[in-house]
Amino acid sequence: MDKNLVLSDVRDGYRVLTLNRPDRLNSFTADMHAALLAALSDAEHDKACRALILTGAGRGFCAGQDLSDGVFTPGETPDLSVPIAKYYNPLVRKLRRLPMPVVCAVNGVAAGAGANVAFACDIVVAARSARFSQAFAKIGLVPDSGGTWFLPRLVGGARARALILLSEPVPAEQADAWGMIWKTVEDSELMAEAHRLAAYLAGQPTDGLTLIKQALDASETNSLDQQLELECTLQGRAGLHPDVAEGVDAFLEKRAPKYVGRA
Ligand code: T3D
Repeated sequence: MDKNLVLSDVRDGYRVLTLNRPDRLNSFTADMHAALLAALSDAEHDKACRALILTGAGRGFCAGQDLSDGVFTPGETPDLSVPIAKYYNPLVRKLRRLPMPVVCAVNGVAAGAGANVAFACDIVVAARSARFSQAFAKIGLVPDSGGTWFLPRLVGGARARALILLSEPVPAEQADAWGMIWKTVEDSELMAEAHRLAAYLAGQPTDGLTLIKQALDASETNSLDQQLELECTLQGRAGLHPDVAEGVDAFLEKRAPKYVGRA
């Protein structure tokens, strides 16, 4: 496995993972999938890691599948369910189930699976020059990596349908205005903003944030009654964590809390 395909920079409390195939706009190859999954697993098993930043090297974030990586060979009809089941679905599931928040710093174009991997992250910040493109339909493909699930929930059915059917690129500011992402910042400020968010999150009660992620994911399919029950269960678990006692003590003592994070 070529670890250089995804750079991992360990900071105080968080890590920065950088997709690193800039000459191909960080599009996915099988090797890059392996490197990314390994980097995510590494972070997951490090209790000191309490937040992640995912970004791309060079001028693009990620252009989806590398169309020259051998999946598409002239004269052959590939079974694309194989790479989706082997690489993309495990990646999206992994991102959604990580025990720490993931900040996606979209530094440039995010196309195809690249856009949907960004939407799988918890907080998406984009550089003003970035754009998001469901580049599937125009080459005869169906959005994957959760695109047909994320987009209607983020922007509503009407916009999701048009964006997908037209493969229309959405500039970062438009994505921001439509609620597709958390915010847009100037290109020169993107990484500073991502670091600020990650450092803040890394100082928070991480195990509590994990439970919040679970509650929000479950709310996508639960009824209100089911969600109330789940909140009751998760709050019961949250209250047993030493970070809650610390948070309350710190509030009453008018001092900054010092959280354990991942017990
Ligand atoms: O196969 C499976 O496993 C199924 C799974 C599919 C998941 C998917 O993601 S399907 C969608 C695949 N992605 C695309 O269709 C996007 C293709 N790329 C583009 O449409 C454009 O490159 C962009 C809109 C993303 C950016 O355009 P632009 O003008 O800023 O850059 P460019 O000049 O097109 O690209 C720069 C270089 O990166 C260029 O190479 P060159 O000419 O400098 O040697 C270009 O060929 C290369 N590149 C960009 N995207 C890909 C790519 N090479 C391979 N695969 C790519 N996806």
